[in-house]
Amino acid sequence: MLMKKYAPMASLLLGLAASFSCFSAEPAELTSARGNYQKQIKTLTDPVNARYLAYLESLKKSLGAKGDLDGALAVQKEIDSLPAPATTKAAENAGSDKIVIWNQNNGGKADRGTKKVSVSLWVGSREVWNKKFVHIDWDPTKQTKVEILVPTMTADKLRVQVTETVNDRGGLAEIEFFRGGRNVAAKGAATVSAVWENSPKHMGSMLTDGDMATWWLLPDNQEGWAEIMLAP
Ligand SMILES: [Ca+2]
Repeated sequence: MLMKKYAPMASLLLGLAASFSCFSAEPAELTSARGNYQKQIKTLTDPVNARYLAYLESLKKSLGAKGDLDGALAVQKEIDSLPAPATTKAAENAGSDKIVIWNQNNGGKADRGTKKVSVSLWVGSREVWNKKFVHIDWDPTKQTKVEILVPTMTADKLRVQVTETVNDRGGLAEIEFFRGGRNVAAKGAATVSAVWENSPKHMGSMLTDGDMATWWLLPDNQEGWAEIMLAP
């Protein structure tokens, strides 16, 4: 009898628990709004912090040059106490999507590489976002990369156009696209404009194989592009 009496209440509670569990994950709107909010703060505060840091660095230098080591040390202490705005984990993880492009120097031969790229995102045949002529560091001895922040949006293809090269011989090691912290370009099908001497070692697939020590090469004296399909 007792069970019968409380059965409706129990099933109501069970029902409520079930419906709550559907919403236990954070709403996407909240994640996205927070991401935007943190990005805006970062955009505003980064230049202020950077100017202050630059001033402190020059002050430290001039004090050091005058032989005022205590003064220079005090300034260094101030520098160390500053937050690191460019690398704040929270801001990085706050739903900001990013493209990471890894350069190559032809395995240390240092005769090939990329200086500038234009990137764009596509939904089918429609371009939905782009950023043109982004500088990418190149170093004859080290692996370098560029990170490009991207607003959160739907896209199924990433296109990277190589617009300036080292010695007119371009190429890239890896292209990544981080969406919510996950690389959705990993193992993505890559189509490229051309491959240096059609070498199997330097095909477009080298761009998404997850290995920074394999690279795509463009034919000499040629600009070109790579298109990477993104996982949903
Ligand atoms: Ca690679």
